[in-house]
Amino acid sequence: MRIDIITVLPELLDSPFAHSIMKRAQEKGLLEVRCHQLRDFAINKHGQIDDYQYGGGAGMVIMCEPLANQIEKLQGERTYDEVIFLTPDGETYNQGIANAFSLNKNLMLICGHYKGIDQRIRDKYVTKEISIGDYVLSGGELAAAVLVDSIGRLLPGVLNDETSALTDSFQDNLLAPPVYTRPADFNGMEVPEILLSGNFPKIEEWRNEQALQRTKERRPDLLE
Ligand code: 6GU
Repeated sequence: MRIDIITVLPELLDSPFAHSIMKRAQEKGLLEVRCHQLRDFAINKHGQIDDYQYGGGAGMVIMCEPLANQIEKLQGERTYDEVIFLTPDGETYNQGIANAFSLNKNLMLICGHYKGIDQRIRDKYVTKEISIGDYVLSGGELAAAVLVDSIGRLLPGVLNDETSALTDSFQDNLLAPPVYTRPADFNGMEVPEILLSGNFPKIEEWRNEQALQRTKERRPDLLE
């Protein structure tokens, strides 16, 4: 999969994909992430890409021209399955959306800033609008990093058996059960005996019970 990200702050995205699973996914050639500096398409030599909003009000709006030119340049190079705008007024992101996005070949992500982007760009180019939750971020970059990570780890071959996405919280609408490692006794706090029993069918049963109990207590909405 290839993911192109349009941003005024590409530096914010230097680190999130440079480590661990996202690093390995790129080294294996399973994922390619490219960030594009929107200011390269500024309307003048001052690097202007935003302007005051019509009708008045605080906050700058990213202009049509730089975005349209950047988007069309990329669209001239390949066909995008989705053009995704990261915005607090978008559809709330979840594992199901991540699963669906992971089946695509080329994704374009657009990060907003300030008061957002001109509505005409959303009307003409954007195919999906996504929010990562009900709180406000300063820009779409951290949300873009969340999408890339959650999608990237679902690509076939990225995870091995040990890190398999199939055992993740949410993949089956259940939260993950508690996990333990050595020592078996930490200052008098003991690991549940069943996990030391070697009885793997029983252990599996216990984990399923714990996952269900945790989900009932913490996220009953997931069971509806
Ligand atoms: Cl995608 N962008 C911004 N700026 N804030 C957010 C968000 C996105 N999702 C939640 N809050």
